[in-house]
Amino acid sequence: DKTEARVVKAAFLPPALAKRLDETCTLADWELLDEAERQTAAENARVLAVNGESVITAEFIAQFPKLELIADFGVGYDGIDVAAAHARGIAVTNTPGVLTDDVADMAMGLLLATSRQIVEAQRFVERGEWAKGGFTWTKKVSGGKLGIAGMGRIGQAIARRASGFDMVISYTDRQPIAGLPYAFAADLKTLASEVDFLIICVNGGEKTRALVDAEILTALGADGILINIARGTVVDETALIAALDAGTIAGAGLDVFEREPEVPAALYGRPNVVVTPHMASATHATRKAMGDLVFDNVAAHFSGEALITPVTPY
Ligand code: 8YV
Repeated sequence: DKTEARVVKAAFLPPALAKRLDETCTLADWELLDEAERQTAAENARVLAVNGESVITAEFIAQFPKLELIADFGVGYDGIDVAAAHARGIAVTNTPGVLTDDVADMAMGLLLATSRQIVEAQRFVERGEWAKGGFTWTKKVSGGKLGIAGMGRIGQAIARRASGFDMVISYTDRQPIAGLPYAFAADLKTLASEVDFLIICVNGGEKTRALVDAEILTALGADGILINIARGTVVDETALIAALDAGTIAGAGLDVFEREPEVPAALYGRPNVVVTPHMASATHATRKAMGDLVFDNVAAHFSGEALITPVTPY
C-alpha cells in the first residue's frame, strides 16, 4: 500500500532514482495520490524527496507529522523552507559538488554562444544566407573582463575555466574569499560597471530576488553580456527585456527564468540572446551522480548514519 511508503516523492526525480527508493524504502508519488491517499501518505512519510525547483512551504511540511528528512535532488534549496524544517528537527540534504563541473561548463557555453552569436549563426546558415555574405562580426571573449557574482563552488569552477581563456576575473560575494587570486568588488554594481561579462552564480531565494535590476544592467553597459545559470528570480526579467530592447546591454545567455517553464516570448529570436531550458546539470553522468547522492543520503538516514550532504542554513 503506497500510503504506507516511507518516502514521498513530491517532484520530478529521475525514474532510476525513484525506482531505487521504491525498492528499498517504498515510495509514494504525491502527484498520483488522491486527497484521501495523500492524507494517509503524509501521516506515514518520513522522507520527502524533492528537487531544486520545488516549492516546499512551511504549510506543506506541516502536513507531514512524522517527517525526518527532506532530500533535494539539486544543489539549490531556495524553494524549500529550510528554517521551518529545521525548527521541527527535520533535516534537509542537497546535492552539492557533483554538478559543479556541468553548471560551470554550461556557463562557459552560454558565454561563448551569446558573445559569438553561435545560435544566431546557425539560424543564418539554415536560412541560406551565407551565400549572400558573411555573418556579422561578434564580441571577443578571450582576454575579456569577467565578473562573477557569487563565488561558491560553481563560481570558482567558472573562474578556473575562464582563466584558460585568459580572462581578467573579478567577483563579488558577501565577503572576500581567502586564497582566491581574483579581485574582489565590494558590491554588484561596482562589479557590473567594471566588466564586459557578468555571470550570476548566487543562491536563489528572497535575499537575492531581483538583485540584477535596471541599475545593475545599466552599470553592465551597452557592451556587457549577462549570463545566468543560478535562479531566474535573481534577475528582474522585465528590466532585462527593457535593457535588451534599448540596447543598454549587449546580450544575455540564460538557463533559468522567473516562471519556469515559461520563457518570455520577448526573449525569442534575438541574435544576442541565448535561452536554454534549465539544463545546466542535465548530463547523463551528473544526473546519475545526483541521484546516487540523494539515495545515499536517504539510505544513511534510515540506517542511522550521518547524512552525507546536510544543508546548513545560508
Ligand atoms: C535542478 C538545479 O535541481 O541543482 C539545482 O539547484 O537547479 C538543478 O540541478 C534539477 O533540474 C532538478 O530539478
